[in-house]
Amino acid sequence: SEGVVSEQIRLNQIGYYPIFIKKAVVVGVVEATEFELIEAKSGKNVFSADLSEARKWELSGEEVRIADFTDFNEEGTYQLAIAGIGQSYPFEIGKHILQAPFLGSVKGLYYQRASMALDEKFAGKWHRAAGHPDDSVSFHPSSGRTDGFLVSPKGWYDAGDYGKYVLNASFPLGQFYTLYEEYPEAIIDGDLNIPESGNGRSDYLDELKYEMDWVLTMQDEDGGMFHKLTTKGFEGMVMPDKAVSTRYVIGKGTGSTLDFAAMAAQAYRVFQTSDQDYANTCLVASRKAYQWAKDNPDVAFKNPEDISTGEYGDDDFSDEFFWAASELFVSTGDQQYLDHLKEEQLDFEMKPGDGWRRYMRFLGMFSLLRNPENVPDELLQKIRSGILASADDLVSKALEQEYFQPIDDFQWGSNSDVLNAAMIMAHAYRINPDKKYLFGAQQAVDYILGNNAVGYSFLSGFGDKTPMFLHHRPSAADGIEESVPGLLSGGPNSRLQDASNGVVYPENVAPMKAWVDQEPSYASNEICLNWNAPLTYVLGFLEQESN
Ligand code: G3I
Ligand code: 9MR
Repeated sequence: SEGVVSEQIRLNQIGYYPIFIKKAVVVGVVEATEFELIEAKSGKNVFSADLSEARKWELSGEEVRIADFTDFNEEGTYQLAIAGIGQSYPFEIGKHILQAPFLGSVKGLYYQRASMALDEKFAGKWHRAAGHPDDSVSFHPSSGRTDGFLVSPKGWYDAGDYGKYVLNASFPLGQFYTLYEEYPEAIIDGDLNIPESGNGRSDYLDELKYEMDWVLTMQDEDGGMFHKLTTKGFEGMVMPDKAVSTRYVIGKGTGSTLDFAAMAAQAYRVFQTSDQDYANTCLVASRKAYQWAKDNPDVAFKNPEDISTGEYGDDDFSDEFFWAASELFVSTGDQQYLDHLKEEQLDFEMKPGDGWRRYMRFLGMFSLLRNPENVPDELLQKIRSGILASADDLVSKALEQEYFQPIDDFQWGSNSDVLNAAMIMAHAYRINPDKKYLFGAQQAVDYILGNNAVGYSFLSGFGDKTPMFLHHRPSAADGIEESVPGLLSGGPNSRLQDASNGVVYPENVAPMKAWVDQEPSYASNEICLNWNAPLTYVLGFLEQESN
């Protein structure tokens, strides 16, 4: 209805399933003690209740009140209204309301495709020319190869840059495969409107295969994985077909090789019914990679002197070993992999910043839980109780914070930390269907879709107020006002590593507010594959489990 939209009211801008916890956050000065829920069309009051007492918080630096309308569960489109300050953006209460952002978060990957044009039929106004054929890529000396070229087309661009990184292709693919293994019907053929739609196989698998095809090309003859395929430095903010600097196959190391081994063993299971040959290719590649890592257990990648693109450097491979051995054990039943799992790798504490460095051990645990048949009971019990305890901690931490977010340290890609925590809650729910885990994951999604200290829905194109100036080269260069849709902004980052890149942050900005919708802000407003991946997982999980 007419009336001013108030930025003081924060909530999930998409909406809530009828069964969900429904809590909006009201910030700043409010005279009223009550709120009401009104029907968006008619303005008719359907519910009212008291606001909670005001409370001041440190992470956001805000004074907040909670408007709790959990008890209201009639389907419709509503706004929250508060006398003296205005109304919220309209949102829905209804079943399947997360389906659109869920599909959108996967369609976002299609927009990241290298080596092919995006046709208007599939890409709408974001159609564009092909870039980066990558069909004869030179080897950088750090790859260990001195002559010849690598044929390495396809794949998704990693982020706002046009690099392709094996480590950060494998980790998100593992998260995407996890959803498929748990909910294979979540996306079916035709759901995504991509070029492969109508071929009889799930659009989800078709989209994931576009990335998988590329990663497979990055395996050296001896089984080791090259680390990345990028230019020497980051290029300007131009469209793919204008970003034509020479690209190289760079480095080779244990981290990339183990992450690949793990997710390729998953791929073997995932592609088995639709393409047996492809599945077998993945398993052979996985075993070879794992063997290389066993023989070369300590090769940490560091950017060579002449290279300044993303490093994805890590020098502790115990999480990667755990993930790879778990997946290979599940796929093959081969005892040697089980013997490689080590007690000390069972660390259940999720710390912000774990991400692509450390989170993968959870993916291994999730796979063992899903495929318990040959797993020794003692190990299973440890994993079950560890995941439950970890989820309990995250849920109670979230309940104690202003936006019900499960983290209290905001680093580069903090939105992925929120969602990786939700992925643990989701798996706790699969072990023990206590609603507190489901609602914990839901409130993490509320945070991502608008119930947060900056009042944005962080998923481009989904919500009333979404990022318009992502650090994303196509979005910056395509001349179209709206960002490419379906891409998740990194989120608040209290370290402000991009402050010298022309980014303007508010003075003395609170950790949870350290996010700006500005194009140069790669430390807060870039997008990245491993941030979209847990969002896809959690949205898919909620959509499957909440109806
Ligand atoms: O974990 C430590 C924390 O303990 C410490 O307090 C803090 C102090 O600044 O640093 C934390 O580490 C940070 C880490 O992100 C957290 O995950 C590093 O400083 C920070 O430099 C690091 O940023 C990484 C960034 O690349 C720069 O290397 C991001 O994790 C990573 O996601 C990002 O990835 C880039 C690729 O390199 C290139 N493509 C885009 C992609 C997304 O921005
Ligand atoms: O665009 C780059 C982004 O993908 C990286 O995450 C980020 C940090 O490594 O760097 C961005 O590139 C910037 C570079 O580091 C410094 N000069 C400006 C570049 C574009 O903003």
